[in-house]
Amino acid sequence: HDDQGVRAAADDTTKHDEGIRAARAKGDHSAVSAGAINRKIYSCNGTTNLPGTLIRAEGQKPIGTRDASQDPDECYAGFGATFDFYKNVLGRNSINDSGLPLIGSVHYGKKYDNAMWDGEQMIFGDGDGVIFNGFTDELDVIGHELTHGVTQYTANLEYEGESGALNESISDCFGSMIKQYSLKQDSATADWLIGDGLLAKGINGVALRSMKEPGTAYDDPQLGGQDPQPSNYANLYKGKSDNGGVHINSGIPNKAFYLACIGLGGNSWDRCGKIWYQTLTSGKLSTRANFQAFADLTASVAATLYDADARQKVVDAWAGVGITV
Ligand code: ASN
Ligand code: ZN
Repeated sequence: HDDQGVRAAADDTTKHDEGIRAARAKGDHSAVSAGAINRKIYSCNGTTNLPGTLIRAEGQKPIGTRDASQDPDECYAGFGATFDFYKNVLGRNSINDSGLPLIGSVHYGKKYDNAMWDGEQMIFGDGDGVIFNGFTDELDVIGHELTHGVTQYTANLEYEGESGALNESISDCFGSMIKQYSLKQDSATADWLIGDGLLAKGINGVALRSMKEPGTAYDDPQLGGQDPQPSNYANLYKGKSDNGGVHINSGIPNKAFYLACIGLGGNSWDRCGKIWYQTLTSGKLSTRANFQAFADLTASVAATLYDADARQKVVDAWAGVGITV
């Protein structure tokens, strides 16, 4: 079903998104004072002109009924929760670690079925209401997209094949952690779903992806059939769609992260999140790193940051998805 339904639509969207990236003029998103958050929320008002009209700047009160939806305020809040996580848990000052302003444009296009980081800012579609609801109320989705920015400024993993699936997985890992941190849920309590609440009523599924049980998030013809994510390296998708399966094969490192979080115990962000973050920002990953290289590095980082027991928990997690460190 790779060429059907949402998968084909997603490929079209990716081409469209690349067009946006290429066409987009460089904005004046210069850094502000160290450590302070600086959000700017725009509305495209149903057009594709970026960034659109500024509707809420940092420190301004909620716009409430001035917009027909809660989207701008949800975007503002989601950016805040994401910034706080990176600052308080990981000591990172925004996406580039130098206070990069967080720019978001809501109401992008008409019934646009995606949310994305375009290299400089976040873009939110309204969803078509048939397959997807709007994206601004999903903190894991906002965390996912902003983390694409963090990856861009650090390991800069190429968005293709295994390095692309690692790029996707890192966005899911941090997106999920940001949600868990804001809900104060430990690893055993968290649902480990990405985009629960995103699927419109009438779609047979619980979320876009499950990190705990990849391949089980949905089964619906409108989404191209069953969730195609593998949970073991033996079942790696080797086709060409989706940039060589970046949103498909991410299930493998996603599950490894989940298993490592459970093995290490407590909150995902206490130890496992710091191991994955140190791996991402170490400067030791190639932009074309494969799963093996990433796994090897997480194990050695676990030993350095913690101890041999932590390392073993990480090694066991990778073994659980068919990767031997
Ligand atoms: N929502 C998609 C993602 O973050 C958009 C994209 O960039 N392909 O993976
Ligand atoms: Zn992504």
